[in-house]
Formats: sequence, C-alpha cells, structure tokens
Amino acid sequence: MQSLCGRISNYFVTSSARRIADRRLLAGRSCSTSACVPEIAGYEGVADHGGLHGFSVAQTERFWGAVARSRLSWNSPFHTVHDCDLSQGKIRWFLGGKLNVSVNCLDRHACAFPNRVALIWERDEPGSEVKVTYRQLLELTCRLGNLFRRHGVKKGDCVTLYMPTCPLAVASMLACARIGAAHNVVFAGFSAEALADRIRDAQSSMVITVNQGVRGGKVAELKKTVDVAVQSCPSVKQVFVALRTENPVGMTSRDALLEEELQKEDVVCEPAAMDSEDVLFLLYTSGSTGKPKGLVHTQAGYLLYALLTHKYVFNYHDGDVFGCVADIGWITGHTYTVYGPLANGGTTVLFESTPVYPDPGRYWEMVQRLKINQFYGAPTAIRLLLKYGDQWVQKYDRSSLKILGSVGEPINTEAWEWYHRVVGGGRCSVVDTWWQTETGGICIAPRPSDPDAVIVPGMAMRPFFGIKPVLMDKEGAVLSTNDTSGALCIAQPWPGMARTIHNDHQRFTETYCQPYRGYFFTGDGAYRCKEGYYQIIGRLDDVINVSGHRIGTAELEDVVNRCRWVAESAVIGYTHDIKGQGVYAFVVLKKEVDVQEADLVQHLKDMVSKSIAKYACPDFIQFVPRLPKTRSGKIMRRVLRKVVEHDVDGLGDLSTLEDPATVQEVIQGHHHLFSKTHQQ
Ligand code: 7RM
Repeated sequence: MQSLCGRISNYFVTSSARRIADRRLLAGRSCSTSACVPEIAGYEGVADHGGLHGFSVAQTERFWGAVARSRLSWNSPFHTVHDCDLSQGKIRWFLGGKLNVSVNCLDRHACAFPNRVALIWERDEPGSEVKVTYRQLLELTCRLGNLFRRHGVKKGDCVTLYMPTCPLAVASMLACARIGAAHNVVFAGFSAEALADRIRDAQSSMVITVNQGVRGGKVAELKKTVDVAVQSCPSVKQVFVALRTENPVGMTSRDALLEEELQKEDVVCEPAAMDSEDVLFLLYTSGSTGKPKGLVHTQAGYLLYALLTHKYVFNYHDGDVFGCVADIGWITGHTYTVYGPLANGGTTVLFESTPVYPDPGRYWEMVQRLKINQFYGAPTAIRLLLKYGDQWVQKYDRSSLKILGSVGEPINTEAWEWYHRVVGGGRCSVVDTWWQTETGGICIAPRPSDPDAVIVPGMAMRPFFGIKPVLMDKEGAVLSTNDTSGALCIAQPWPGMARTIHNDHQRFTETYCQPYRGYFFTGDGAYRCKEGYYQIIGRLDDVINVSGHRIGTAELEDVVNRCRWVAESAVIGYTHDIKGQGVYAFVVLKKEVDVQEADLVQHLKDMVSKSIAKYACPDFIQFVPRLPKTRSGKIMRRVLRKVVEHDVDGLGDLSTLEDPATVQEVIQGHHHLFSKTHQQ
C-alpha cells in the first residue's frame, strides 16, 4: 500500500497543501454555524443562510471558484470559473482545469485513512453486510480500470452497467472515471428491450452485469436479460459477468467472468487527467416523448455539487454513516450513494434489498445494526411502512439517526409527520429534498447551510448555494410576489446541472432552455409561500412519477399502441395511496378483436413489462370506444385525469371538445371498471 500512496502523492500532496494554506488564510474568521462554508465566511453579510446564499448567487465566480479550489484535488487549476449561456444551452464550468474524479473519491482518502470504511454493502440477506475500506475500494477500482483498458476501453468510450447496488458496481463506475470512460448505469429492473435501447443510444462496447440479482429474496436473471439485449446491440464486444449467486450461467465467447479476470490485474492504475467538461456519465430518464433522454453529466462541476450538497443538506461529518437506500440505477444512487459521500471521504451504505424484506422492519433493523446517522429514502416507502404500524419501527434502536431525508416525489403531511415522530422519535430533522436527474444534485432543501433553521413539514423550502429559483406565469413572465405558484425555473446555471442530452443537444435546449428563454425549466410546478419558502407541486408535463420513478406517458402509449388490436391509447397518472402515482391507460380497440378483454389486459401489461419495466405497468386499463379530443385532434388528457380523480365537477372548459358525448362514455366506462375491480 505504501507504494500505492507514493504513486498517488502527486494528486494528494498538492491539494492537501492547498487546503492547509486555505485554512491558515481563513483562521480568525468566525463562523456562526457549525456547517458554514469556511471559504467565504467573513465576507460582508455572509453570517447566516440568507447571507451565504445571497453571496453564492450574486458572486457566483467567487463562491464556486473558492469552493472548487479548496474542496477538489486538481491536476491543473482551472482558469475560468464558468462560461455559460443558458439561452443557447451552453454550460461550462471550471474551464482549463484537469482532475480525476476517482482520485477525488478514493486516492486522497485512501492515503489519509486507508482503513476507513468507504462502503457498507447491505446485502439482500439481512445481517450479511460487507465492509469495504478506502484502500480496498481503490484497489478494486484500479484492477477494474486496468481490465477495462486492456479490453480496449478508451477515454471517451461508454461502459454500460446492468447490476444491482453492490461494491463491484460502485467500483466499476469509479473505474470508468479513472480511465476517462463514461458510465451508463441502467437500473436492473429495466427489461431487455429498454436495456438494449440505452446500450444502442450510448454506443457501448462493453457491458458489466451479474449472473443473477437478488432482491427481496427473489432472483432476477440479469445475465440472461443482457444476453437478449445485446443481440440487437452490434456495438457490444465484451460482457463481464460478476457472480452474485452460486448458480451457473450460460457463457459465450463474448462473455468473461469478472472476478476471475480481476485477479490478473495490477492494483495500481494510472488515473487519466480529465478536462472539467469531459463526460463523466450518461443516465437515461423519461421525458414527454417516447424516447428516453440520455442526460450527460461532466466531471468537476457534477462532483463538486454532489460533494457540497451531501455535506450541507445532510450536515455530514467525518465518521458519520450515510444511508441512502436508492438504487444506483437512479440519479439519487449516483449522487448520494456514490459520488457525494465518497468525495467527502464518508462511509456510505449500499442497500440491495427492499423496505419490506424480510419484514417491514428492515430499514430500522439496518439503522440499528449499521448505526446509520443520516437516512435518505423515498416517500413511497415511508407511506408503505406507515401502514404496517409503529411497532416495526419501535422494535429497533434508532438513536444513531440525526437527519432523515426524503426524495423523489412530494411527501404528504401524514408521511412527513410519521417519519419525523415515529422514525426519528421527534429528535431528527426531516429534510424534503427537491431535485432531478437534470439538476445533478439537490437544489431545494430545508437546511442547506444552517442546522438550526426552522423546517416546515412537507416543504423543500430553501434553495441550495448557487440556486436561484423563479416562478413563471403562463405567459412566461417572472412572478415576483410571494404566496403564488407557477412553473419552477432556475435563473442561472450551477455546476451540477446536466450539460446536454447525448446525441441530441437540440432536444436539450428545446426542453430546458427554450420554454422560458434564458432560464432552466424544470418541468415542475411550485408554490412560494408568504415567507418565501418553496413547495413542489408536481410535474407540469406528461411525465408520471410512480414510486419516485419517472415514466413518460408517451413512452407507455408507444408500447400499448404496438399491440395489433389497439387503435390508439391515452395514458395518464392518477393519485395512488402508496406509489404516489399509478398508471391508468385508456385504450381504443380496432374493430375486429377476437380476444377476451381480460386476456387483452394481461397481454398489454406483459407488453409494458417486457418493453419497459414492471414498475411502469398500468394498474387500470379501460377500453373506450373513442377518446375525448379537441377539434384539432389533440387528446384532452385533462378530461381523462378529472374522470379518474372522480372530479367530474372540475372538468372545466369543454368547449374545444370535438364531441362532448365522449366524456360521458369515458365516465360510464370508468364506473364500470371500478365496480368490477372492487367486486374482485
Ligand atoms: C431526484 C429525482 C425528478 C422529478 C422532479 C419532481 C419529482 C423529486 C421531489 C419531487 C416533490 C420532492 N430525480 N421530485 N424530488 N417532487 N418533492 N422532494 O427524483 O429525475 O428521477 O425525478 O421527481 O417532479 O421533477 S428524477
């Protein structure tokens, strides 16, 4: 290990020397809260959150420049803090700077405290956790980096991962970063078709997977899914298979066993010096068309934003155990399971299981066993667990908990209160964090800098440093008063934001930069209360949020319309007790259909599972003779939504409808479907 430290000292010494120098410069400056940002403490008016935040948005260059210099380790310093033009979709941070993300997440910590635990892999089987120290994670990452390189992966290539949340997945992400390749993690719940779409779009030559996944006691055939997917992906030359279970799996000449190959590799791997704006990863997410978008995040800005938000939103301190239970297949897993905690030299939990396996006490038994200090989860899981009762929580010692985070969808007051009162025993702050795949990290959260600030239940509240939220009215004018709601935009670029959509920059600018020219449009609606705090209302576009997972209605309609018996369809989201939203499909059949309705319903659900994922399956499929449309032929989803929400009085203006009789047809069909479902 000594030699390893020797070889990385170039990276480490320069940055630590700079840090010490920074501290010396800052000595004597007081800081009113324990979590303030020392780099800028002492400047006029930056004693409290308002001051810090005001400084960060008014003096963007000074703020981000100081923070980037002191918190990241650079191979060569940047000469320009930012060069952005939101109206053109041009976003560049820390120009001229060179660094390596894996060095920032591993080497500097492995050198300072090699035996500190970096990862705690909470495997599906409770009580069988595996700890990985910084030294071990660095070694594993280096072996992987060498292996990828030996198989021809070069700077600028993209490696697709189709794996459960586990140390090998994290190390593979970091190995890509080490050699300058981009990673493309595909959630292991996606179908072969969805996986193939993403591999093809990313043009990956290599896929990493496991023989079988294990989640909630059930086995998932991940390698077999990859086999099917790569049949339609000519770019793939190599598939590496790690063994998660002992069951054998069919191998072809294209495949190799990952662990076996790793034994041959050296534990030292020269990190590539990357430009700040080189691609770090692609991550696909649903939008309002049928085609998912491969959002592109780059190196320095993303990492810095992950690091800083993780530190301040969760008040993370050295020695804390951070438990984000999101899967690494989603952005939350990227930013708050992997990059944020590791950049901070933290200990992060990799949760492989489900909230109810083997019973609804799983989270809290884990909190007790691993002594988790910050727990970060989704409202859908909280709502589910709340229904099982308090005893599943109270059975376990949760005294280690300090902060409880919520992400992915609005958290209703009942769930918030339960999280706070029962899970946190009234002692822990609940932070409702709003952000998106596009934003890279948390943008609005209750306590971005002040651990003592007041928190209003169910509100994301305060913008993070560098974030300037604005609300827009329908005409695209900025709403400047409080106690008002509108389309949520962000007025100026920040380092963590996505840079483009892979292979489709025009779609990027059209989706995010054109709707409100010069502003970043989030697609969400929000309310700003009298006191100026933000509350997120939900999507304004045709995106449904099922258990915190985005799915576009157009994507679902594309699949349903592929069925030979379907003439057309309209898919909408409806309020679901536990999932937040569920999927409801209205389907118009062709004239000659010789199948039973029940069989057709099953067939359509199977099609969605096969083409997208199980979570996207419609809960209800209602066959209708025709859809309510405007005279210009647009489906009036608003009408469908009102019918499903049983708000017939709120149908609103129906004057643009081509034929008002369609509404009655839909209402009747809906009642019929409902009474049938309730009889079952
Ligand atoms: C992190 C993540 C993003 C969409 C976003 C919102 C919704 C996320 C909250 C929320 C209300 C929250 N990324 N959303 N967090 N809505 N309150 N705290 O979820 O790209 O998968 O989804 O999720 O609609 O636009 S995501």
